[in-house]
Amino acid sequence: MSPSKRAFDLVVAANRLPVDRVVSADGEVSWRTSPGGLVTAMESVMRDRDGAWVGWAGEAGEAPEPFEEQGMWLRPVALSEDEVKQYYEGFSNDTLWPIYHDVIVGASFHRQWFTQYEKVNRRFAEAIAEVAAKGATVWVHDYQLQLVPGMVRELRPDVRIGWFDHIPFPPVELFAQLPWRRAILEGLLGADYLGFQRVADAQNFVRACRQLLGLQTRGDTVSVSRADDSRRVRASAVPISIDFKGLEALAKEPETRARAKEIRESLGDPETLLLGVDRLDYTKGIGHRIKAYGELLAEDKVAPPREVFVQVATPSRERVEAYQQLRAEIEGEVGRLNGEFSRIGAPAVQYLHHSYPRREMAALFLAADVLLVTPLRDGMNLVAKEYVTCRYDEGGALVLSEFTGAFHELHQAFVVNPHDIEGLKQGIMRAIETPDKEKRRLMRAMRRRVADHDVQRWAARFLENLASAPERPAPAAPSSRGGRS
Ligand code: GDG
Repeated sequence: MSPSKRAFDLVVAANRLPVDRVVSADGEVSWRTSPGGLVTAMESVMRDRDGAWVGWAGEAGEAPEPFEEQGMWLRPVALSEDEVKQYYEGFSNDTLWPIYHDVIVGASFHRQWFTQYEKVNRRFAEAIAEVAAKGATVWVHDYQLQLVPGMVRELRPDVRIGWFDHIPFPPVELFAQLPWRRAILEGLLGADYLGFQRVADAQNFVRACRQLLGLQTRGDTVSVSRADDSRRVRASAVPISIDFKGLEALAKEPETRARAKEIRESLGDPETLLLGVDRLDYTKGIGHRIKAYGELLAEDKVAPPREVFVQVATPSRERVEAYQQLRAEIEGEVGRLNGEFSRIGAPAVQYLHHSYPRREMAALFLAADVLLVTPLRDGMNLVAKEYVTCRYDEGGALVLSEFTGAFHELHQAFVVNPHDIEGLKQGIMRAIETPDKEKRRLMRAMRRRVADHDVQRWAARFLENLASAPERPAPAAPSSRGGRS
């Protein structure tokens, strides 16, 4: 069988392929698995199945030919420079992202962006239809591909389609602003099963179907009834997680532990090392965190070198204007605090606008006495789960915003409302001052939760829900539905 004719029982589609293109010094091109949680999760479900992954390879222009890598068949989707600007940076990151995150910054609406979004979603759907075996399971990921379920259903009524939303699904009052709201809901309703991070996200979706499309809903299911398509679609919460065993093992390695010790020493062995790790994104509440910390410095409740605050801000979406503005604001504020409160050899805030290898992240988590996770809105926040996973020593304390998905699972965190700067300051101080014995108890409970609900369990639960989604009538033509029951 020629490579282009291969067909797979499991097809995953996400905006990005799970690999990055690496060009060596002598110009040789190879692919390296990208380290994200999604890749780890999918590896475990694809390992024993015949799986393909459809996604963009990360560079504008022609797509590479499909290829096999680490037991997965990768089917690249091409994006032109214009499509990257309009489908990805524009509609996905400057229209949908703000609307789905409480409009923390304003959303931009451009009809041309949506046209490109539709065009690219169709290209993904066609690629999926091309590689899916008869009756295959198709798992579509995230807000960039919301029209794909409906488009795949049109092309391939025989396959079973699931979609997972990594970010929040907004309340209907905000979602309703989107001029393309109907197309998006109808696109999603092409799926058999829709998974969300929180119960509230699933409920927001169901409510939007009722109020904006006038569809009948009952509990977590929406009834789609059209002349040619009559089905029930289930929408429920399956919170994502991380590879607990793999990350814990990395944290335990002598090299990681030695690096954690070295990090503390190079910071002057502070009594308390506070850490923030985020993509530099306005949803993450980095500004609120820095404001609160600045006030604690001004009130002399914290002072370097006794307390040191390290903020890792990973570069993100640097061509989108809101992100350029955010970077300027954060860096201005960090500069102001350091000017006022640093001493020679003892900066008040260590700000790092870099991306680090996984081991370095694990070492930072292991070194930090307090992790500050203060988003204004966040689908889940994997950093919080990674922190507790790395703390095999049961040390450390987690300050956690109630506007994250993680808040609904990690009940033993020091919970804060990041908009309430006084409350945030108190939360930080409680995390510093609570006796170690009590903090160990809290950490132990959080670790148990993540160990029991790891990413492998998440993927298995999603696929079970998809497999047991309500049956649908066989399509009239061209043949009856094959596939899984
Ligand atoms: C979206 C949703 C949801 C960060 N800097 C470095 C690095 N990271 C890793 C972290 C973590 C991941 O990136 C970030 O995940 P988050 O969950 O915190 O946030 P988003 O990127 O916004 O992800 C979010 C997630 O999807 C999954 O569904 O939780 O709510 O917004 O794994 O460790 N990793 C390395 N170097 C870095 O510098 N190696």
